[in-house]
Amino acid sequence: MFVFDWFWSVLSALGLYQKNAKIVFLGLDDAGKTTLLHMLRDNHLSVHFPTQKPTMEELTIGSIKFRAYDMGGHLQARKIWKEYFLEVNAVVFLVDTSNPARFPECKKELDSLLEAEELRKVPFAILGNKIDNLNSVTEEELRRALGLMQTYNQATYARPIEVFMCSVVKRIGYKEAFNWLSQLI
Ligand SMILES: Nc1nc2c(ncn2[C@@H]2O[C@H](COP(=O)(O)OP(=O)(O)OP(=O)(O)O)[C@@H](O)[C@H]2O)c(=O)[nH]1
Ligand SMILES: [Mg+2]
Repeated sequence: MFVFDWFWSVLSALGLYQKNAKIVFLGLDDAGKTTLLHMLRDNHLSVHFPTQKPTMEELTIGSIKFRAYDMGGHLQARKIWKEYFLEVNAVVFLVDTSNPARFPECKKELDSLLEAEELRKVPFAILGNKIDNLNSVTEEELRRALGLMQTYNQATYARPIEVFMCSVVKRIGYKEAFNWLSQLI
């Protein structure tokens, strides 16, 4: 195992073994997409205006080079999400767990993504963000609100989908999501 890990890390350091992946960051406005992207890129917290136009950042996580597209989440911006679905390898869908009033709107958007033909086989990492907020819901409540109780049972889903509770601000929970995705890409 040691030799194996060493082998791949040497290859990836040399740039000989590197997978490329296109991922899109989706979710309602204010969910934390841009904050996450910048945390992954710079490892520090920054403040952002709501995203108007999609932006792309190249990130290397493990042996995978990600082209990460950060999309705006407000109603108008959601209309162009589908223009970015071509050849996408993974979806990272963020939800603000401290704003249950918006769960129905969130579920509606998620359901329509899950039904999109272009995303039929694409893995979804659902990030329940902002768990540092006192009023954030539990994983169980989030799963119930979004209709994601069954994700452990792969057989019922045509695609891998998993929920990760996280706080981008506190730097917890999202690394697990990228590790999980990396194994599927
Ligand atoms: N408490 C808390 N706040 C967070 C966390 N992550 C992001 N935020 C805050 O949530 C707000 C919205 O963050 P953005 O990253 O701009 O959200 P977005 O999803 O990019 O929003 P749009 O670009 O409008 O789609 C900001 O005030 C962030 O500081 C978190 O883990 N905890
Ligand atoms: Mg944004």
